[in-house]
Amino acid sequence: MPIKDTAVRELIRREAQRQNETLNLIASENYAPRDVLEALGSPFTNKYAEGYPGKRYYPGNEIVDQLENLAINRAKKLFKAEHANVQALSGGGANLAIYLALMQPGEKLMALKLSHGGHLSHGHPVNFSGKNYKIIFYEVDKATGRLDMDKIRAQAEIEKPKVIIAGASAYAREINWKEFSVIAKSVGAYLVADISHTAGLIAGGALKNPCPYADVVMTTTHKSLRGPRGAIILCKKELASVIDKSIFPGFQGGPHMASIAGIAVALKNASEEKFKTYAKSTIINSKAMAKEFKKFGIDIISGGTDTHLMVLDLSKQNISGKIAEELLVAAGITVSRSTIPDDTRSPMDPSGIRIGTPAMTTRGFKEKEFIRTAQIISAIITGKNSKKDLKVFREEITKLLKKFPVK
Ligand code: DSN
Repeated sequence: MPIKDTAVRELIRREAQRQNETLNLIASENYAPRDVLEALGSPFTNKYAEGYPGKRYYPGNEIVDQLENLAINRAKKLFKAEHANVQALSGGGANLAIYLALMQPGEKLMALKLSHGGHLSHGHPVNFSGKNYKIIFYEVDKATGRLDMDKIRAQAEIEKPKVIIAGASAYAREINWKEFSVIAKSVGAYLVADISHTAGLIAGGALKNPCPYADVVMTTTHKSLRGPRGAIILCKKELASVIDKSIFPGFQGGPHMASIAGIAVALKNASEEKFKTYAKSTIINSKAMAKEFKKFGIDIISGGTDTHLMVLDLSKQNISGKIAEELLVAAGITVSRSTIPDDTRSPMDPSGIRIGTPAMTTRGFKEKEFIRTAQIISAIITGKNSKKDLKVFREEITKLLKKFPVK
């Protein structure tokens, strides 16, 4: 049944059209399939279910309990985890709940610096994490753009943090979970893996799973995992109770049961054989783009990618990330501006852009389309573009996107 509110209905129509007519390379975005959207719009949204299956503070939760258990069991099976909590409303909140479970305020958290690819909720001074804990930042190596595990080990030995968090928002290389776990164990720290960006690639078997190594693993559900907005926390059995209590009643109230329904659907989709192909293709496509950018003399932080994303350093091209973002939008392409390690520019107008392949791989783009897209992006960021040039690229992209509609 169409929405009666014509104002909202029109905005939904326009947003769907915008998404369909945009070549989306924002590394953290994807297209949730119809069955996920339907679960999100289901009557589960009406139900209050504070508590956990079998232990709720409201009546009428017989069916909701089955739904939450289904999502929990699917998450445990997919990621081979000992325990799963599917109630976290978002990634930042999930990280807060994890810190509250594992640390006292003022204790030390060791995390990748935001400008080196980390995340706001990994200790940035403006965030709750940076305000409540003593933050020790590790960085990528200046010369290689990669994590240097020897340096991280040495830093951990000196600082002896309570928690080490590994995982990133703008780091293109595969993370060595095993090595992080050895370091964490040797200094008596908990290891938290934030796989929000790569969860779909891990679920599809294209990247290694941190669950055997990390004490706690957190992922959002709407990025490469292709589900609704939300988050899952996976952990070892011994931590199950503190993590659950930290989410509820420690931090949240009633869970969003319709989102949990969407998460359950997404986890089933991600366990299917065709999702393995998706995960593999997302990385193949990303590597193909990186190779093409290099042909145009564009620098990539760390020199390439092992994952779904890459950060282009535009310093040599003498164009800022924000200007690049705007020029690309004019051609019908969305990317996100990004800091580069030790950026001298501000985060609002940094020196790089981050490019990711999960969304367009969902729409069916293959290497051929990604290579052509990389050529167009390169032409735009290395050349002097008139409005007319951008219009020509826009027309080409519009034509291309018609063959790959959002389903
Ligand atoms: N904002 C997300 C990203 O783009 O990586 C992370 O929260």
